[in-house]
Amino acid sequence: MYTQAMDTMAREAKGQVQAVKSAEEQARETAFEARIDAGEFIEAKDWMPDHYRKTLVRQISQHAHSEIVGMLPEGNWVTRAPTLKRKAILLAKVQDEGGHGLYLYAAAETLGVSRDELLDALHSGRAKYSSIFNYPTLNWADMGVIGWLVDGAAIMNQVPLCRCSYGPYARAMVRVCKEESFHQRQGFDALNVMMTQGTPAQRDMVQDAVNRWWWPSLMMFGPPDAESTHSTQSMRWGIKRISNDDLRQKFIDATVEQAQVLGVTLPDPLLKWNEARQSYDHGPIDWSEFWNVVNGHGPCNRERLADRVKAWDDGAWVREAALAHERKKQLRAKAA
Ligand code: BYC
Repeated sequence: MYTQAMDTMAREAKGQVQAVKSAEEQARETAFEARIDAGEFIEAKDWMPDHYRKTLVRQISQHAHSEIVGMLPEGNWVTRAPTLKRKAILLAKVQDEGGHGLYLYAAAETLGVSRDELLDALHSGRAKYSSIFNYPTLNWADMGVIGWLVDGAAIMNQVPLCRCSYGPYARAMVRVCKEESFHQRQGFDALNVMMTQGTPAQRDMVQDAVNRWWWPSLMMFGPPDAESTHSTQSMRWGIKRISNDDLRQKFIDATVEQAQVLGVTLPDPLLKWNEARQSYDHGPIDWSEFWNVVNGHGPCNRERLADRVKAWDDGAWVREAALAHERKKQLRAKAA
C-alpha cells in the first residue's frame, strides 16, 4: 500500500537520471552549494535545486503525516484516561500533534505543493508516515510509553532538524521540539506513577508496553546507514545533520538509564555497556519487520489509513462551510 512514492527522485538520487544542465543552472547550483557550505539558511523564495526541493517536500510531508496519523493511537484512549488530570494532559498532547501537522504542512506548502496534494498522497496510500504509528495501543501504559519512548525518539531525531538548512522547516522544528519535550516528560511521569504507586498488575502493564514498543521505537530512526537511500545527499545539504544509526545510538544511550530509574527492563538481552565505545551495544534489529510495516503490512496500517480517510470525509462540510463563509466575507467587502 505504501509504495516508494517519488520513484524518479530515488533514481535521481542514485544518479540514474541525468539532466543536462545549462551553464547558468550550473552557476546557480554552485552558488547554492556555497551557501550550504557557509551554513546559511535557504528560504522559500531562494533558488534551490529541484532535487533539494523534492527531498524537503518528501521529508516534511512524511513528517506532517506522521503527526496527524500519530494522533490516532492516542486519541483512542482519551475517553478511557484514568483521571481527569491524565485526560487533560492527553487531550493537550493530541491537540499539540494536530498543531505540529499544521506547521509542517505549512512549511511544505512554502515549497510549492498544496496541502490538498499532500493529503491526497496520504489518503491514497502513496505517501509514507512513521512506521511507529502502525502498532496498536493495547493498555493505558501504552500512553505513557508512547510519550517516553516514541516522543523521546522523536526529540532525538528532531533537535538536529532545528538546524536544518531550510529555514521554514528549521523554525517549525524549534516549536515542535519544545512541545515534544513536554510530551516526553508527561509520558515518563505517567509511567513513574504506575511503577512507584501502582499495583503489581499496573507495573506489569508498564513492562508489557515497554516490551512491545522498544524495538519499533528504534526503527523510527530509519534503516541502517548502509541502506538509507537519502542520507548521504540529505546530510550533504544540511537537511539531516546526524545519521540514522548515530541518532539511534544516542537514543539508546540516553534511554537505558531512564529505564533503570523507572525500574523496567528493556527487552534486549544483548544490551550492554561498551567501555571502549562509551556506548551501549545492542541486539540485532529485525529490519524485515520494519520494511513489512513501511510497505503497508503492519498490524494497524489499514485501520490508520481508513480512520484518516473517514476523518477527511466527515470534515467535508466544515471545509465547505469555511469556504462559503470566506466567499460571503469577500462579497460583503466588495459591496461596502
Ligand atoms: N517509517 O533514506 P532513508 C512524532 C523510509 S512524529 C516509515 O533513511 P530519510 C509523534 C524513508 O521515508 C515523528 N518510513 O530516509 C507524532 C525512505 O522512503 P522514501 C516523525 C521510513 O528521509 C505523534 C526510506 O525509508 N518524525 O514524533 O533520509 C505522536 C529510506 O529511508 C521510516 C519525522 O518524520 C520510518 N520510521 O530518513 C507522538 C522526522 N524511516 O521516502 C510522536 C523527520 C525511513 O524514499 N524525518 N523511512 O519512499 C526524518 O528525520 C527522516 O525522514 C527519517 C528517514 C530519519 C525518518
